[in-house]
Amino acid sequence: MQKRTFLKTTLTAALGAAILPHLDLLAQPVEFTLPALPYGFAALEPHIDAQTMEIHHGKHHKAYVDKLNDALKGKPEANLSLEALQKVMDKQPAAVRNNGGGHYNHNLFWTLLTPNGPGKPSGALAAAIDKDLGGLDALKAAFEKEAKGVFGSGWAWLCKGADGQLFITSTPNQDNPLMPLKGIRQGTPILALDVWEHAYYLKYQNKRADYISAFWNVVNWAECERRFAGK
Ligand code: MN3
Repeated sequence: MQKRTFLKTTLTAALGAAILPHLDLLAQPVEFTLPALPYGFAALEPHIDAQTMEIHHGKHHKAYVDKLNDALKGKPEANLSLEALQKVMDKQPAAVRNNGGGHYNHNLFWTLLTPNGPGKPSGALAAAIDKDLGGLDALKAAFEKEAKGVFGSGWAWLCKGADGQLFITSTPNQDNPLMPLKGIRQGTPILALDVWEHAYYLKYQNKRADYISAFWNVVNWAECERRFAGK
């Protein structure tokens, strides 16, 4: 008999059915897991190569998940959702911030890429891009400038602020705009680009700008629109 089943059976027998609603107290936190990619490793070729995708997902992202689970072992934060965890990062040690950010950022990043590009934004998101950023070409120019300007490792972001306005920003390392940290402009991520060297070096080497240009061919604008609508 499994330990939990034994406890549940014993407790139920001893205390009666009245305790049943409280038995979830015995539940162990569910560990974070590496999500499957929503497309094949080679699906984003030639813009992002298969070997990069395989290593990025299977080694880098997996390491963030494993180290996050280790760092949260026995802590109440292990019960939080991945998004809720980002919002308490001001109170976490470096191992949780780095690996929790790494897991959230990559989870998000895979969904923001698609083999069905290049597309473009439509609907309410397209209207907001026109109103807040001066159109798609201006968005791309500002986003590319931000992505190229990250010194060392980090991420570029298109976000929706609390006021509903779009803005472009960047974060160092595995930080993200959900984290209530000094120096980070807070917002809901709509689009994200990983500019760590591990995201592009095999194909693009030192040419980060070429990787950033190629990125527009695989952006999943439908997912950006869904996020912008708050769904
Ligand atoms: Mn990465």
